[in-house]
Amino acid sequence: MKKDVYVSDPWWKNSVVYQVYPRSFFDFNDDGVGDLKGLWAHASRLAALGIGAVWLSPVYVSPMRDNGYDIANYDAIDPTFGSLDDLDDVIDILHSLGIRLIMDLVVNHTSSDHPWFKESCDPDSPKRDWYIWRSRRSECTPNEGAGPGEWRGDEPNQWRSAFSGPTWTWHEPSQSYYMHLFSPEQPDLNWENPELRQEIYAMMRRWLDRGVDGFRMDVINLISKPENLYEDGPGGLDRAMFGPRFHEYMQEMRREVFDAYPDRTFLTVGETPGATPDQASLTTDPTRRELDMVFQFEHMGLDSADGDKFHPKPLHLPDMKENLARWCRELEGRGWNALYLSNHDQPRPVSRFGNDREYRHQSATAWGAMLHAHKGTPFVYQGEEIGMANFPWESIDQFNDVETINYWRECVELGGQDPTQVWPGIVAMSRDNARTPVQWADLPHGGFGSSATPWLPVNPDYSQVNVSDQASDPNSTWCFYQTMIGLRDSYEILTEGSFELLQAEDEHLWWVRREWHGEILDAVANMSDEPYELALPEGEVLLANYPDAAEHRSTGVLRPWETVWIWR
Ligand code: TEU
Repeated sequence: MKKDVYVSDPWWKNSVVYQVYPRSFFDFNDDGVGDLKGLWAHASRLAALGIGAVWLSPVYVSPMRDNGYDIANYDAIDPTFGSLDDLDDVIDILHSLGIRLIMDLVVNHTSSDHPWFKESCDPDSPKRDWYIWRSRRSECTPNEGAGPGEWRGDEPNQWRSAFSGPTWTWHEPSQSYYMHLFSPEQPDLNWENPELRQEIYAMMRRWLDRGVDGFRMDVINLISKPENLYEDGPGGLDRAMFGPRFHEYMQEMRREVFDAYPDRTFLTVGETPGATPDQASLTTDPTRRELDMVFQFEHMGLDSADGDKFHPKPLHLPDMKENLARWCRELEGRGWNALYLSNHDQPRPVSRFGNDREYRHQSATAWGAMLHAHKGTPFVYQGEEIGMANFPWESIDQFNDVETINYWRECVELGGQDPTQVWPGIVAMSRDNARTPVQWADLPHGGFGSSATPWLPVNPDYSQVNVSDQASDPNSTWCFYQTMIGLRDSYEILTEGSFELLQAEDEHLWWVRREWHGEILDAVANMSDEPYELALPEGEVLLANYPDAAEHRSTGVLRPWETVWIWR
């Protein structure tokens, strides 16, 4: 039934979480980079959108090799973003607006600038074992001339880093390799070391003591490595996923950190590349006391031609429909899912899956409406709520992202591939598509706040696509998201209802049905540029992306990218 206000137990089941990538959110101090004061200054705008929590990407001290996902001090704020006082101000204003703050926890690895790693480079240091060091394979003859990101040939294994090149970097002074699943500047921590784990838990408690309401845990399912790292054959992140002690560590973390605050309800969401519904159920089953929910990645790989994200192919919609449905079905009663299409690592959904030219508003809202109709906690990434699109890149020199730059170097500069063959995948799939500054207004630099040139270029479409214009237009994408998010506070069916996918094989129509105590909510969308004939079910139109949807429904035709939520 419709309620005045429905608050789920726990709170995060019916909240919508908004991700802020701080360097691209708003630049308050006019240096061309977003900052914490920028978040503070726009907190009321987030409250108006109706979100219940903010996930803040890392703001800790970092050399920014991976824009903060390479932490050099877990207890201090990088001056780029401000100070601890600024973070306290953000916590205070968000809490005053009824919004919780989830911090990004990056503890699979640190920055190579972290003092821990510098101490660990000394074989006699008590912190040597805080990282993963291995001797070379003595039976192999190394290529001593190998440069950064190149293979020597005597690495412990042939795993490829997520950011190209080997997962191992040779440390000459100690005649050893150290492991890094990501860049060489992001050495992996050794979670086998109990002293290291206790140090991480103590750090987490210090943030919770400061008022933080939980954590998004970066690649948390990679922290437990296989016992023997010497192996032949190809590999990469996949060889470290859900390792032998992962669940043990998650249950220990729950006991050592979160259970120390029995009167508070936190949100813990694990980023778990490679997760299946079964592994997600093991990780999020409340009786196992590990994490509350996870980010899966299966649906983010459906438009890859061969498993390489930079080899995209058109999405076959039934694949997406079935994947999201399978996750709903298989987590039902066993765990909880984080619902997302967009974040700081993924290209903009309206460009990737929609039509960002002729049907920008309609396709952006159709994808949003169908995602939010599924069972789980929806995550909205900054700019998604106004339909921000991929950037029109012209040169590899415009990119900042380490993954993109390393991939180009591996393929073109080292691999000799034809740049014209590599370029389209870079343009379509680079993480920098999600990292261009938020477009606040039809002002210089899109109102990003700075007269200074922003660290990444602002999409030139900011005059047509910006928060200020859309927040005052009832038919805008921003207002659609505001309405959609608000419905979650009144309609318990969206959080608790059963889930059913109808017409699963249809390549244009997406129809999700939720049921709850005799209520039915139908979320329907024509996910194409062509009209679609369909007699809609009876009921109240709660949400629509065409202003005349209620009248138009009698025609029995869904217009291009038309979506409606109908409740009875
Ligand atoms: O990303 C984890 C991850 O799997 C990435 O390789 C991601 O899938 C890829 O970039 C998609 O193209 C997390 C963070 O979200 C990312 O920003 C960091 O770069 C990475 O971990 C290392 O911390």
